[in-house]
Amino acid sequence: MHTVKALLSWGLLLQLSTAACPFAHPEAAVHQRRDDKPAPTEDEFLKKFEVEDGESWMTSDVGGPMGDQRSLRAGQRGPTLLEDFIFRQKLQHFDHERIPERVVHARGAGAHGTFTSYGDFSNLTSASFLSEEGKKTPVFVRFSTVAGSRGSADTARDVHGFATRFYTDEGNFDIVGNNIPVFFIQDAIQFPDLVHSVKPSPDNEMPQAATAHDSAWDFFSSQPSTMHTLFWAMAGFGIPRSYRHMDGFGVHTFRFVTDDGKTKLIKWHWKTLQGKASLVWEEAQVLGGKNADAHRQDLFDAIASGNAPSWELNVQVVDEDRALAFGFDLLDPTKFIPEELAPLQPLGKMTLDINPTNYFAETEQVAFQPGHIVRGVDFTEDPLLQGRLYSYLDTQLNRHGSPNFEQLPINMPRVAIHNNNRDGFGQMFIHKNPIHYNPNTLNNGFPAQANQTTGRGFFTAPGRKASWYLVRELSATFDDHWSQPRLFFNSLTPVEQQFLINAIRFEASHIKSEQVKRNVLVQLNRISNDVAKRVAEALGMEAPAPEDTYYHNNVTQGVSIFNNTLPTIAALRVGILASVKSLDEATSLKERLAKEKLLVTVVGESLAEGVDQTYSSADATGFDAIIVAPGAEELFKTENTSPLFPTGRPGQVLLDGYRWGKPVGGLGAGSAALESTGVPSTPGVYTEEDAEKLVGGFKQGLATFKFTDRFPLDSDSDSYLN
Ligand code: HDE
Repeated sequence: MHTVKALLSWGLLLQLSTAACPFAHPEAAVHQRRDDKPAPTEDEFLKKFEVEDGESWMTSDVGGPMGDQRSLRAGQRGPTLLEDFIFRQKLQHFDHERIPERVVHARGAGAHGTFTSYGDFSNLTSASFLSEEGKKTPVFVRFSTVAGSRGSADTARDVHGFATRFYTDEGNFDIVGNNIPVFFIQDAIQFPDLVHSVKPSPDNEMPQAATAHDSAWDFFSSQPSTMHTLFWAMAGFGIPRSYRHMDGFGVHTFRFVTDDGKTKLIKWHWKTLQGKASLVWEEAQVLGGKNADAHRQDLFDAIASGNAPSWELNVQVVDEDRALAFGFDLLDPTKFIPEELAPLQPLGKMTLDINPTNYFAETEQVAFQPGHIVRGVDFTEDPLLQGRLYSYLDTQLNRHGSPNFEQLPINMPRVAIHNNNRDGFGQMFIHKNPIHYNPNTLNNGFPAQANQTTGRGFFTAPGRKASWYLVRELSATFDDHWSQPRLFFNSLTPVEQQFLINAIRFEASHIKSEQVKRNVLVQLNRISNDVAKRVAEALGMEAPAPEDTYYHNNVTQGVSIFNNTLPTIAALRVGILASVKSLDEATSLKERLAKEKLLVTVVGESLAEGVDQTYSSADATGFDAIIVAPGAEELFKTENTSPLFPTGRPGQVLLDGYRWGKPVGGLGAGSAALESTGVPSTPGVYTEEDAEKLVGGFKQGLATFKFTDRFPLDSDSDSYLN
């Protein structure tokens, strides 16, 4: 600290231009270190780069006013002239609008927010963003799916990315994580193979954003390290209700380092404060077609409606010498630490409350890297993490064409940059220091070298060492691929187990190769003979005999999704099925539900005043709960058809909502619709004369979220095929 202040007072640091040009490095970010003014909020920082077009003349890229709707020709019917720089500039810029989409995680959505530290954690880490209670750090988060391309549907069954950038006052720190705590492979060198097998086939580019095909399951079943992550992805974690309703994990073991060099092993865990919630598979499939943007829409709408989502940052902390103490290797990214073995320690809370202004500038150009770490955090020798440290930098160079991608506004740290890296495509800074090398005497050695004790420099944990024979091998402590998927399976509720099995049945039923199907059963059988049998029966195959090397009955807490009640129902969606002939009660019900922070849609035959959506476009995927308003019951009678919507649509919305486990119900005369549609009176079905009572029921129903007793289980009959 002392040194930094001295540097500032000597005025020897690089001065960067802060003139009105939008690309100037914003004043707020220059010359600030942790003892100076607090870091500017994300909003203020990016505002300096925003371009307003109000009350302006159109100009060329170099500023001259112009019009751009007529090209310059030799005569009104003649050819366009090469000298038309306006035409050339416009077309050329258009031709270059795209950058390569991310090779994985291409589809995503982002938001800005703030992380607030719960306290001073300097006993664990010297990371400055965790150094005092209430300390605020701007963040940007990008959520994503993995396999699909940029235009794919949000609800594809997949692992989901959860990447967080902290713009700390000691530089940018990224947790580039997923919503599942484990990964498919253990060595980064296999990543291209994994991704090739999952991505669409190279001959016909099918299927998009799906693993239900031979090559994916060929790889999974030939590479058993994939089994654990596969189990999580086949359970509800693969089809979350929304980004707001999923946890995030750093996956690898990292290190915390204190100022005096003491280290601990840690795992990052973001816990959603909205509660975990998932879709069911058929619902996710239909939703993918009805609204490919469902997840980005949910995030955007929640923030825009003032219901900013939050997550709590937790760590599991383990002593360095206990890396092998739990019966698996903490360097193995296919393993998670059950919470009973290392409890979650809360560090702070993140709230996402600002939607991006420009998708491309922010969400598309943000360049996360697991290698973006700050003082107080260090890597481990996890071979997957080690490979990622290369891949992310390389991929950003491919996407942005120059190492100066770190100077893009969304990537720019909120602290001054002083080093001898120079020039390159798109250099934004005007470096004034001609002594751009080190060591030097001509600039008194500046910029000076910071380290662990001087200048609060970043440092590698002093206890780390590496020295052994060179091998292309993984440690034998990485060998057990089956015990943890079994632990995960054991810890799910019966209906979640059923969903998982149904998911594997769905996926495996798309496999054409008998050999691959047999290989899948062999791997499943190592985890559980029950799972293998249930999948085999649906595939019309024989299950292998039990192979109980890895069988056990252990369970862990915290992995079930459906076993929880949501702590908040804010920004969940309720559909009121109404009729334009009597909208009064629907309108007052909407007002009442909106007081519960719910996003309410009144559905009617036409967009009459008071109707938000017509039956022609409404369907159950758009709502977390469905209520039939009085007066709408007539629309549910099969004889009542209308050219305004597909025959049977009102009943279909209600029945699908019921079948997909949602709370449904009727107010007053509207309740008759449930009977005529065949919705039985079971938990989560509410019929009331009184609106207040109905709202009370629905509030509970929404917190329950899915009424799982509506889904049949294999165990309900000796053989579910009977
Ligand atoms: Fe990534 N991954 N990954 N990954 N990953 C990328 O980087 C890679 C892995 C994750 O919203 C790419 O900027 C390798 C684990 C997220 O912008 C690329 C390996 C985890 C995102 C890349 C992994 C992740 C990415 C593509 C195995 C969870 C999206 C575009 C060694 C801990 C970030 C890009 C965003 C993106 C490589 C495995 C999470 C190619 C080589 C494990 C959330 O660099």
